[in-house]
Amino acid sequence: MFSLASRSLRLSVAGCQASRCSLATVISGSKTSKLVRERLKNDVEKMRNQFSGFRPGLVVLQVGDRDDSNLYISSKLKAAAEIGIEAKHIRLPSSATQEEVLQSVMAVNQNPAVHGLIVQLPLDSAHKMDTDLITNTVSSDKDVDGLSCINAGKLSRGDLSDCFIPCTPNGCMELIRQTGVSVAGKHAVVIGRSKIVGAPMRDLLLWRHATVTTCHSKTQDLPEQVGRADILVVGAGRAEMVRGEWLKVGAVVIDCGINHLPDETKASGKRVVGDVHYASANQRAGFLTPVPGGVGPMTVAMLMENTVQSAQRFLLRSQSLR
Ligand code: NAP
Ligand code: L37
Repeated sequence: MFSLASRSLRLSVAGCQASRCSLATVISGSKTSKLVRERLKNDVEKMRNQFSGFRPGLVVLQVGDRDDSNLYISSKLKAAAEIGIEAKHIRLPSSATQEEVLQSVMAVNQNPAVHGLIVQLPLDSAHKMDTDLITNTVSSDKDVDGLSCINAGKLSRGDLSDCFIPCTPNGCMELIRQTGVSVAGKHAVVIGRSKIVGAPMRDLLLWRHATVTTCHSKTQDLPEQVGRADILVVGAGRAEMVRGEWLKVGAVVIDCGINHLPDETKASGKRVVGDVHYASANQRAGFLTPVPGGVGPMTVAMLMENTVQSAQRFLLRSQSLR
């Protein structure tokens, strides 16, 4: 008797209701990104057959030599090669001046064989750099990171059809779609308001008709806000900050965070964790993305998608000029 009562107490504390006492359904970004990459490979092959050897072109411009950027760029180059995208990595030294970075961007803007250009952030520079000036110098029709004011402005107004959507939030939307949970009318909470994650995520959820709350470092009572979310997207850069106990039972939880914690059991001496405390969230969420293997691989896949889309738009423009 006692043990049954204590079990039911423990379960109710963990947030389980009579109808649902299982763990969250894991939404795999690794699997979903593989499907996207296979679809894109087919699309590129069709383009190549139809337009005599044509390939989409992508440039990844890096300033300096950050270990994390090196890792992400190598994933992007590998994905591009598999799909048939002609990708080039331009690495400028951290001693490069802002003028040199801008010159590089403008040279790529002029190159008709390149359909997508990203400047991998954050810049690892010895000089003070105006990052917004650099991302705004990328031609808006090659801005496959969607970070220029033109693309960000279109997204914020809901003109989604002819803009480039930033890769990480676009990947999050794809993962939400995978759950089968409809966004319209739901209460969505986004933690973070950066140009690359939080702000475009808020815009996407809003224009898919969610009611959106955006939280940031000055938000009061974050657990209370999180508890109202049917859909929660976290991009705060704070290891395991969101606790499972904060969540609404059954919520869709998308974790963008990539953080490193010391771990002596690993050869590298560290392990990767998200911004959500996975074990406790797993007890309460309906759907949950893992880290690694969640949003990260989707970011790479969405960059490929934007590059292929840009190349398709380029071909359409060239045909209409004929
Ligand atoms: P960021 O530019 O540092 O922005 C972090 C945001 O979180 C800011 O808006 C900040 O608020 C807010 N924030 C920080 N601490 C908070 C707290 N205690 N409570 C509530 N809000 C808080 O970072 P980011 O570039 O957006 O990246 C966010 C995370 O996503 C990082 O872990 C990053 O590594 C990861 N990321 C992952 C991918 C991927 O592909 N998986 C891609 C990009 C980034 P303020 O605006 O008030 O400062
Ligand atoms: N498009 N993406 C674009 N532009 C930028 O300027 N910074 C930035 C950006 N971010 C980015 O590339 N992020 C990113 C993060 C994680 C991965 C890929 C890209 C990724 O593949 N992560 C793996 C492995 C994580 C790890 O071991 O550190 C994952 O499974 O999450």
